[in-house]
Amino acid sequence: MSKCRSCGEPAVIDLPRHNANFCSEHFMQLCHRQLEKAISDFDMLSREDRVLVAVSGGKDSLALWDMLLEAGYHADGLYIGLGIGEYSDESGVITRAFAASQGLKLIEVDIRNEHGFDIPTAAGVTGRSPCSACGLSKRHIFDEVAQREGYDVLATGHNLDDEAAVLFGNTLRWDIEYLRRQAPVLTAGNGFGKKVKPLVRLTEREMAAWCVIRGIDYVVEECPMAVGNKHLAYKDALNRLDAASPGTKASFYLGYLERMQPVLAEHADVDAPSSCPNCGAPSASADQPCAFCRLVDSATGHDAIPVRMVLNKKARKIFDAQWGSQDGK
Ligand code: Q46
Ligand code: ZN
Ligand code: ZN
Repeated sequence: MSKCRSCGEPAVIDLPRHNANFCSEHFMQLCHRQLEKAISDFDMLSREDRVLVAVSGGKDSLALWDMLLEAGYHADGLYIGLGIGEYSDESGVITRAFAASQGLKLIEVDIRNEHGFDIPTAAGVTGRSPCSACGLSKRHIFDEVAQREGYDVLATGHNLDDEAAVLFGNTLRWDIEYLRRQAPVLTAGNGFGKKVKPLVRLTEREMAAWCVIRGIDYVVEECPMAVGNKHLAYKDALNRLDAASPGTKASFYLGYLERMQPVLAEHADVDAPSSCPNCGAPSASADQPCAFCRLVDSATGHDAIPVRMVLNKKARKIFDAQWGSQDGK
């Protein structure tokens, strides 16, 4: 059996990119070191801040919430019910159970109750991809709730795999604007609150291991609406590169943060956005409602469209195998 690099006791995880194995105690210490390095390198949080963690019920956001609390930060949770069939139902149950087990404050927003639509219906009615409708809604609600409730900063559970996959896609397209904005910290200003991604130095596998070691129950299934999307294909490609040459994924992303992002940030667009005439959120034009208000306007007042109906053929097969033909169509 392999041994922990730090203490020689039996190891519970091997980390090829560190070329070492660790016992649970030393693995957790390593995670905390990586978390603190990200937080201090990018001036993400202080222990006086009131932090709102966007929790989805998945391993990353629950591990982030748990780690921040363990590290002595003041962190409450925000859960958004997206109305993605049984996947959302299960995510809600798991998130509430985690919060209740530790006596934590959890703010909930049910998009259907508060805004009159759910993500599959918004995608079906508007023709937007589910993830684009979902991302737009989440960004708007995160900002709105964090500012309304007086939080200093909103933290999301994006990990190194997520950020490397996004970077890979942006690079393949040479999308300079997105490359410029892909920072682990977005400072407050122009009507937006501060947003941070403290897990950018930790991988998906490490976060799953964190949850197992800490006994945290999380939603294991991927969101059914993500099945077959490019983001997962990019993750897969990077994982294959990383298996052939451990550390490639981390050096691709962390090298961008150290050497490329600062250069691009110097040329940042400084144009302040206008305010949405409807909700007051930042908007591209003062005469037009913001993108979220436009989405609400077109997505409400329709009969709910079941998740399965807005998936492509490949995704539908996977959905049926995982959740059954629950919508009966
Ligand atoms: S929840 Fe929403 Fe994700 Fe599902 S619809 Fe796409 S963006 S995949 S993080
Ligand atoms: Zn050890
Ligand atoms: Zn608006």
